[in-house]
Amino acid sequence: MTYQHYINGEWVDGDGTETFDSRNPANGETLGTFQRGTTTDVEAAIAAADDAEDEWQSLSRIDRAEYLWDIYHELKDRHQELGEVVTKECGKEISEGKADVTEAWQMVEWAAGDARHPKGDVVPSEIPEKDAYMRRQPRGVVGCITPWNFPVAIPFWHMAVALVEGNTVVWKPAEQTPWCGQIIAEMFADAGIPDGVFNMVQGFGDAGARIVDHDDIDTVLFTGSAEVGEEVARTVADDPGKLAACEMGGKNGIVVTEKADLDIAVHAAVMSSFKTTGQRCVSSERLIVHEDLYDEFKQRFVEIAESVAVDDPLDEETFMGPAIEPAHVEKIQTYNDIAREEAENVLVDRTELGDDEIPDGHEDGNWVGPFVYEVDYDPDLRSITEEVFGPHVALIEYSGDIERAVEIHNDTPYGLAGAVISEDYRQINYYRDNAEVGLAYGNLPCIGAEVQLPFGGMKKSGNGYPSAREVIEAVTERTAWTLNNSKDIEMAQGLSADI
Ligand code: UN1
Repeated sequence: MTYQHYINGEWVDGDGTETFDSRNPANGETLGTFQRGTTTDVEAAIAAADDAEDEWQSLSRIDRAEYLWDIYHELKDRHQELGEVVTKECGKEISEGKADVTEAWQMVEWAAGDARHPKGDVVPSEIPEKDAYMRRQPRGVVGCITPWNFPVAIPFWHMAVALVEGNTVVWKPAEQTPWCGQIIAEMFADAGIPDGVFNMVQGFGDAGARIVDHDDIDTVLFTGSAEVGEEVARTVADDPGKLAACEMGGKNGIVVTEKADLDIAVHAAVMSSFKTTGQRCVSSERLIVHEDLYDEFKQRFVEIAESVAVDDPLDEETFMGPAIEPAHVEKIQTYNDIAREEAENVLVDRTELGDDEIPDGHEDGNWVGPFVYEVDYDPDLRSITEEVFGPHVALIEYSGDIERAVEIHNDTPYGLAGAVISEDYRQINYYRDNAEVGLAYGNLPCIGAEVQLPFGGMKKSGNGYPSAREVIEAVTERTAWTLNNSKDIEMAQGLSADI
């Protein structure tokens, strides 16, 4: 059987004949065969979303949110089962697969719960008998392009608030995780969301590109690679009426100062570098450690990196699962090779796992283990400036004060996430005020954001926030509404209306 697209309230065959498979990254098993959407399928979905706008916007925010509450319960009731689906399709260890589903329902809860909150501002007017307001209106049709690494949570980051606010959506799931896409579309269908309000087209970059450049798309929400995100932002910039919020990668750093609690430092660094096999846009690939505790930190970090279990992700004991696909393993290996050239020392090299490390029956998985190296700091090194998106991490020793550490921390083209580990409030405050990242943590890993905070980056990490609470800015228009309650016309800035 071949899975279809969901357009205008129906499961439909697409225009094309090509199909693609979803594969389990841990063993190569085929999980399902999906129709590959064409630009014509995307156009049909956009037309349906455009037609559905008026009826959807005639409902109150609270009634729109009711559909999402159904999905919230479904996500919770099926937590274990859906966590396993995530793990099978994107290879994340099961605790992370389940956390992906948890994050999805938290986002839905945030958006649907927010439906009863006022969504504008009452603003004071300069003139006593005038009322002034900022009102929010939906932008229209929102196009959503989501990545494979959070295949359940990130679609809800994009869509939950957009729908409650009264937009209709056209969504393309990542081509690596179409099964998660299928299940989410089934949830919307089962919730009885009105025809055309939610549409899903499975497919690749050509389908995504049509979402981005189509005239009837009002906002594009994109989470994914820096290369594609830049292309999205460039295309949308050609159309002044359109808006894009993009969140891309990072080359995230953790600063460990001479005042750090070493247990917290090691724990935070291990979690940030190796959880989800380093395949988070917020994973850390640079550990910037003060010379006073460098040797001890290094010894403890290396010991763990040597021994963490890279194993079957469905096994609760597994620390790290496989990489998403063979091409991604090759990319990680290429960067490991670059680092071998550039590093002072390679400290851990589990690039190729031994036969005894690969779990039985998983020989066709995309296995790659931790790679840890130390460099003499040089901002021109590719290994410490380009994003790898894998368990590849550099140790950088610094001497001097927090100012120097933060200078190194900020010295990349990206600005997504980072952390400082220190017991000294002056150092922490300095980091907080000067770190050029959208997500900054103190005495914590730089992964694990909460949905009620903004999630997005500076510099090449993105423009806007296609996620969590801040998505409202991208999916609503703001109008300034001013009402005169007197019989005279009095204007702002002391202007006279005398003719
Ligand atoms: C990502 O890094 O691709 O902050 C998303 C976290 C998760 C989301 C990560 N809540 O780690």
